[in-house]
Amino acid sequence: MKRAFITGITGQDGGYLAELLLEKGYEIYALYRRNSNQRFDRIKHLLDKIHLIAGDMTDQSSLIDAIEVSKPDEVYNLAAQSFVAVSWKEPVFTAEVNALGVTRLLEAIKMKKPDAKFYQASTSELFGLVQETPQKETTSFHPRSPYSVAKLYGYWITVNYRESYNMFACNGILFNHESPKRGIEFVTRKITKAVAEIYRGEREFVSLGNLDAKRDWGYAGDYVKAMYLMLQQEKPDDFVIASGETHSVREFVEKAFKVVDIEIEWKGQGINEIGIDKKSGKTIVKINPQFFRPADVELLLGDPSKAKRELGWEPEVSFDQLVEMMVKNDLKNEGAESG
Ligand code: NAP
Ligand code: F7E
Repeated sequence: MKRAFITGITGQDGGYLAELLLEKGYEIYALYRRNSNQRFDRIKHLLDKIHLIAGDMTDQSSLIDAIEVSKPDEVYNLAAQSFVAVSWKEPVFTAEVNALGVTRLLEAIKMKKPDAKFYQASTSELFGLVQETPQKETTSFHPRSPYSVAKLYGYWITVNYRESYNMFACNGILFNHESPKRGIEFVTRKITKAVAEIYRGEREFVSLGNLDAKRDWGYAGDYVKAMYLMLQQEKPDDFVIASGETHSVREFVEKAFKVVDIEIEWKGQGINEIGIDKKSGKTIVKINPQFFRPADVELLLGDPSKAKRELGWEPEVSFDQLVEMMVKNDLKNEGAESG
């Protein structure tokens, strides 16, 4: 039986990946942070099927112990301070986890299980101020936030351990992927949760920031399959994982309200723009400058052709299906924080 060690098990991707690897017969060990108010909402259905190990990406000895105990064939490093907006408020912590944390984990593997295959959760945020469109594995990076600067270090240290120590280490450069289990601070889930609450009459409007930012959004359940496939190849390599389509936040808002049959009309401009429910005339979207970032990523569009060619990976859930899945889940999820 193959053994996998997953960091970031309590996050969105952690649960989907654990489900996939369990289906494939893996024994799963996973790192979790001990908290005074422990929350395992996303993985409560998996708790009796996986081995949890307490530890932290900022603590070297906990990672060494975790690798020694789990003796993994494959390591998936999903742990991160993953909210870009917060990375300006906590830049040093973000770097500790997203940059140095990767080195700590690679060191632990080098010491205790050097033949383990390693997956690093890299990100389309590395492309930031994009140098070409669509973005592919050879596109130059230009990170635009403390989050992505830290992830750039994580990307290169992964390449470096591959080249220095011949480790089987891969970067998945994943574009945005969402699901009913997405954290409620990310724009997609913030919108779908608000749509459900507005529809039920529990709130009047949702406040957003940059409506014109464009993202290449896919479904998390599809994207974890690519992580697994990368570690099944003969040679370690880096892959862009994306849908190959881009949509603005504005389009996401319109599509999400459409699921509950609300059509939006936009009025005004800039921070004075509002979205109005065409039928009732009520304001349901407002702009709040608080949600603008010091520097934003305006356009992301990935080219997943290498993943298709070499991994045989393709996304199955379309943008429309994703929006509908998330809104419908929030409609039945009264008062819940995560799916
Ligand atoms: P997420 O929902 O925010 O989950 C992050 C996970 O990291 C949580 O389990 C969190 O634990 C854990 N974590 C944070 N700091 C830690 C620390 N110091 N020590 C140990 N664990 C820590 O993120 P996600 O959406 O699943 O994303 C998974 C990974 O892919 C992240 O590395 C993210 O940066 C990257 N990524 C995500 C996307 C995307 O669109 N989702 C795209 C590209 C790359 P707690 O529950 O204790 O906070
Ligand atoms: O923002 C704009 C915001 O926070 C998307 C992480 O998983 O994907 C994610 O990072 C866009 C940005 O995700 C609001 O300015 C407008 O342009 O949902 P987000 P993100 O920053 O793209 C990448 C690939 C990762 O690696 C990250 O870990 O939406 N936006 N209004 C807003 N964003 C938020 N959060 N809230 C708003 O009100």
